[in-house]
Amino acid sequence: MKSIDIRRLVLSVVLLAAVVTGCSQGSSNDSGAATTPSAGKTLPATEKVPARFAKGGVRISVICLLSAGDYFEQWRAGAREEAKRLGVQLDIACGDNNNDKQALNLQQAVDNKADAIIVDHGFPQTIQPPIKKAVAAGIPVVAFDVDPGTPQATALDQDDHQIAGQSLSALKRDTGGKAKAIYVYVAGFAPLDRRNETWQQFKKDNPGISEVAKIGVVNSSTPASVADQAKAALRAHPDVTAIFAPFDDFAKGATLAVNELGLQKKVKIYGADISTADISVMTAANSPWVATSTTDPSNVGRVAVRAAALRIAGKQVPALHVPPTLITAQQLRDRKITNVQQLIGAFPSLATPTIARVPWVAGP
Ligand code: SR1
Repeated sequence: MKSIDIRRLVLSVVLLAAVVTGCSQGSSNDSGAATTPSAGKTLPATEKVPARFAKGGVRISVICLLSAGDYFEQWRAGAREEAKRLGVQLDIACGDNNNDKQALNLQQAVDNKADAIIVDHGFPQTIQPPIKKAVAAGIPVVAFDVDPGTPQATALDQDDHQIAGQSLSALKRDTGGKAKAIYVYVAGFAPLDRRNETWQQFKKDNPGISEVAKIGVVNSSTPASVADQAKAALRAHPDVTAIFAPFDDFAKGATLAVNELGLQKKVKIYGADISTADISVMTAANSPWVATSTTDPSNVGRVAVRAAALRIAGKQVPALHVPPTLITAQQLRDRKITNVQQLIGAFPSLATPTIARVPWVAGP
């Protein structure tokens, strides 16, 4: 081998060794930014680890109102995964649908000097006073699906007007703009109130579609309770052909009712949200639940944790909106989708890694 080739070979080996060492040790790179092992489409970190995170022991509290339900379990699973990825401790306290308990949990997180607090749902009257205390104590707050009552908290939602709009566009398409509908709604929950705004406008814009009954309850067994109400409403209004149920626990309850009454051919359900269990309900033979507008709930939990981490690092985080995607039962069947993992693969819009990206951690 000529001497010039030997020099090239030595240089290549040295460069390769440098790259491998930099990646595998997760150490600082040239720019001082943290790196973690990269695989596939992993993007490198682009900023130095902020002092608070370099010190370690960062604690983020999640204060949720609702404990039960597929949506909330997936959301919290995503939040936990993201916390692990960012190397922070996540303390989750749920209120079992009890406003006072949620407010107390929030007050406790303030007293315990959490580095940031994520408030997940809640009612303004009970939750805004402790949110104000958190802000006064200098604790960054991320408010998911709840009006925090202060611009100092970062608001996060799923673009609920779009959720309702997408689901209703399917209803309109399937019914040709002519239907008697049952509407499932509970006032006071911010996302449901926003979806309700879209429904009210939709009815004005589409006079052929009318609401003949309004039902709805949120409790520890929402689907079963909604099923009972839906059965009564369907019996009272035999001319109903559509149910607008923009929350998966509502849609599941409506599905139970339609199935029990044997109305699958006549009555179709337009919902919101998704889970693996929802996918099996939607794809079951003759399922009346034909469309849902949804985000990936676990992705929304991840976004919430990233937003909290950015706030701890002292970054400005404006209001965040995770966009939904319309999914029909037919698409699920055609693509043989049986779980949320496969759904995310088939609908890349459900992943939103650029929303509240944390620049000091390598990631997707
Ligand atoms: C009772 S509120 C339920 C909604 O909260 C989240 O926004 C989910 O999308 C769910 O539909």
